[in-house]
Amino acid sequence: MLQLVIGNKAYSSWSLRPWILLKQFGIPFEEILIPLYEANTAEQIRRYAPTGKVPCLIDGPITIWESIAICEYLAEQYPQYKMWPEDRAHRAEARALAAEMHAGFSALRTHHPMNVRKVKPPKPRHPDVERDLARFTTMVENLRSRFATQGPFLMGEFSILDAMYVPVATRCRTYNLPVPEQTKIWIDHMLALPVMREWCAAAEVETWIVALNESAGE
Ligand SMILES: N[C@@H](CCC(=O)N[C@@H](CS)C(=O)NCC(=O)O)C(=O)O
Repeated sequence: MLQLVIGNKAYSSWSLRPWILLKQFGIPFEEILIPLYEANTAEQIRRYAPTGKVPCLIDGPITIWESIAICEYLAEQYPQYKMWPEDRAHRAEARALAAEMHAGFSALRTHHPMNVRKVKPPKPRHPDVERDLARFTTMVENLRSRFATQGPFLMGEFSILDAMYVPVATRCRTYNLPVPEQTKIWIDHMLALPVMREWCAAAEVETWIVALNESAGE
């Protein structure tokens, strides 16, 4: 059976991406959770991933690290699930947008780390965060206006693109970030998915506290 090594569900946004992809398509896997930012975290993760970072997917003799590479591997292994849009041009666009997330949005990720257990009052935002947020909402509004009739996800059907951006949905809720209407509808839809509720419920009962994630945005 596949094994997915992840970090704390409260905080590990990169772990959430392949986790929700596997769950949403009902692919069975064993979850190995390693608490982040503890004295032996890196050593424990290195038993699986050469980078010492999560997520990491183990498929028998094959080890895959980096969230986007894991998603691509799963798309290739399970072609029946259509993890990318079927249309070639849409698939290229989805890959570009997913890559943009994987490589970018650093201000949003740094200033507003994921913390699915908290909702904080709105606060003035760093100009770089404003830029990231504007890019995100422009993308969502554009996609939803084009794919509205094809389903409630970014490109209609659930795809790797939704998995890559779902941690931004949780950040919008946690930090009360202002978003336009269609973006809000997509966020609410993502956060209401049974698999997201499952992730957040598990995060609620975790006992590990990471001070930086707790105090961010306050
Ligand atoms: N680019 C990597 C990022 C992975 C990453 O930074 N993971 C964090 C947790 S969300 C981690 O393992 N941090 C532990 C550390 O840096 O020691 C990916 O896409 O998988």
